Order: sequence, then C-alpha cells, then structure tokens
Amino acid sequence: MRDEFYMARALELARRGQFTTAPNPNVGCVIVRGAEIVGEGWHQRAGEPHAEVHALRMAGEKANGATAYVTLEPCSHLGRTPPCCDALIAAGVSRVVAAMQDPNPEVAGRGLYRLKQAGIEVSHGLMMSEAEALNRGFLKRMRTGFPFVQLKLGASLDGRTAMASGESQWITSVQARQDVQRFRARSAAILSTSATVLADNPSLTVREEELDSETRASYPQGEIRQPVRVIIDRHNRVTPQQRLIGLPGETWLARCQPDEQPWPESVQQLCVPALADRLDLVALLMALGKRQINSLWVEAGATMAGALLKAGVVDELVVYLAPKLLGNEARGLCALPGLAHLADAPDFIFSDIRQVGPDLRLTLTPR
Ligand code: AOF
Ligand code: ZN
Repeated sequence: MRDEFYMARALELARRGQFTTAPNPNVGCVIVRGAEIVGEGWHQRAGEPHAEVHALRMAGEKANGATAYVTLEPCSHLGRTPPCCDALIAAGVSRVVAAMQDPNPEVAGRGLYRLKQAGIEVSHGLMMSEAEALNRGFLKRMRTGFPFVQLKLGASLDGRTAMASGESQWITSVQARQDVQRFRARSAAILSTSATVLADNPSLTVREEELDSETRASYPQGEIRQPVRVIIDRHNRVTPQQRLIGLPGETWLARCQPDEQPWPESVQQLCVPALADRLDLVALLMALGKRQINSLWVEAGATMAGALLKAGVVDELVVYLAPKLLGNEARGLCALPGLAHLADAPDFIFSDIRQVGPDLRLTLTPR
C-alpha cells in the first residue's frame, strides 16, 4: 500500500514531462527514507538529467539506505547522460522499486540486473499499466520501431466532415480545437497531406495562447516545443510559399523524389517508396520511427484517414462529434472504397467518451 502511494507520486511527477521529453520517455522518481520523502525528480528534456539524478540531488546524503521509486527501469547505458543505476549505487540506495522494465535494447533488464549485482533489493511491476499508459509512444517505438498513431477526426452527428461544396470550417467548436492543441503538443509529429495543405492552408502548430494554463506551465523554459509537421506530398505540390513552411518548427515533406527548390533549413524532403498509386504508408511510418518519432497525430482528410485504417496502422481514433446534421449530400468521415460487407468493416472499442464544450470527444481503439 505504501509502495503504491510513492509510485503514484512518481507517476504524477513523470507526467510533468509529457510535453517536453521527446524522444525520451516520461519518467518520475521519488526517494523515501523511513516515512519521509527526501528526494523527487522527473525527466524534463532529452539531453538533460534523468529523473533519478534530479531526485538524488535533492536527497543528498539522505539517499543512503533509502528506497527509490522509479516509473521506468533505471538506465544502464551511457546515452546523452551517464547511467542512472551507477548513480543510485553510488548514493547508497538500498532498495529500488521500478514500475516496469525499459524496453530500450540499450537497457532491457540490464539496469535492474546491475542494481541487484550491487546488493540492492530490486523489484518491478508495481502499477505497471499506469506506467505503460504514460509512455505509449516511446514503448511502441522501442518494441516495434513504429510510432504510436492517433487519427483525429471531426464530424457532425451524422458522420459528415464537409458540405458537398467542400465547406468545412468549422464544424466542431472552439473548445474542441483547443483540446486538439493539447494532443498536438503531446505528439512528436503531426501528419497531414498536401491535399489538406492546399485546400485549407493550415498551420499545424501548437499555439501558446490556445493552450490551457496547466499545459503552458509544463514547458520549463517557457518555450513551446513544436511537433514536426510531416506532409505526404507524392506529387511535390507543396511549395516554399505555403504558410506552414515559414512557421516555427520543422516540416518534413514525404515524397517519391526530392525537388530542386531552395527550401529553408527547417524543411527536409524524405524519400519514401510508392506502393500502387500512393506513398507506402508503412515505409513512411518506419522512416519516422527511425527518426525517433514516438507519437504521430494525424490531421488529414477522409482519403488519408481511410488509407491509414486500411493499412491497419492506426492505434487510436480521437473523434470530435458536433451536434449538427449536415445531410446526405455532405462528405463522409473516411473513404473506404470497395467496402461491401459488414464483416469487412473496421470495428473499434470505445475507450473514453467525454463532452468538450458543446461537442463529444470519442476515443476508440481498433478491435
Ligand atoms: C532513466 N531515467 O529519467 C529516463 C530514462 O540519451 P539519454 O542519456 O537521455 O538516454 C535516453 C534513454 O534512457 C531512453 O531511450 C530510455 O531508455 C532511458 N530513459 N531512463 O533511467 C529517466 N528518461
Ligand atoms: Zn537514466
């Protein structure tokens, strides 16, 4: 029971890094001697100290003989920072409770093993499902090489996204769009298409003034981290004149062939093979995983939504439903051409339902 209390605190600390640690995981650490919390820390940014190091600094001498609660196995490798298990051993910690092992092949059990070898009492698995939920993106990339993919959809009550004319701004509310800002902020990258860029000229940025105060306070240096904008642009239709090219943050254009235009430094062209008449989405996701993208937030039209679902690469749907009816001439939510039988229809499980302003937000996972 007491162990759970301290681990819950470590998880709460870890969450403070959720907008800033990418590509690293969110990790929290609590150091307890007797009944006193003597140290607390969380990982804030890649390249900066890990959670354990912050907590050990705060604990000082009091770490000697103490228990360390960590939401992820302490690392055993020399990365951008030195191994945490060495720091715990040097500080004289006598017990380490980890919520889960680190699937990073550089660590993968070696951190816990080295602690045990040093005579420290070690356990793992306490509140593991909470710890897993905290780092869905990092864990998926470490285990599979692919980012965690969330597909955002916005629709009317009758599942329509635009009038027949194409008119679509705005079906969902201001509150829903602010909610989207938080999802963007948590993601390493946002995926869209040249069709959406040409039609809507979107910014695909995180805007400080649209974030709630708690989210804003989560950026330690006050500087908003922009997710990378990944634009599928098979026919090289995006030009340096598009609005998003000049905005803060990087843009990666996924293309079959690069062009020779003078692009600003913030733009890269990724070469991705084609498959039939479109870019190979699986190859694109693999390339993003290699570039350390843990989590991908997709905001695109019905064609891309359908293609991603058909490719079976979507981990979660986030659907905003507006209390409006657009009628039968309006456009549908997902293009799924050739779908004739109910048995072939993609189906999902609702994992969360809540009201956001006047709209509903539905979260679903593929069955
Ligand atoms: C921990 N505590 O707080 C974090 C860990 O390049 P580095 O040195 O930052 O190492 C990054 C890797 O370390 C990351 O991929 C993950 O395996 C682990 N992250 N480990 O003990 C922490 N953030
Ligand atoms: Zn570490």
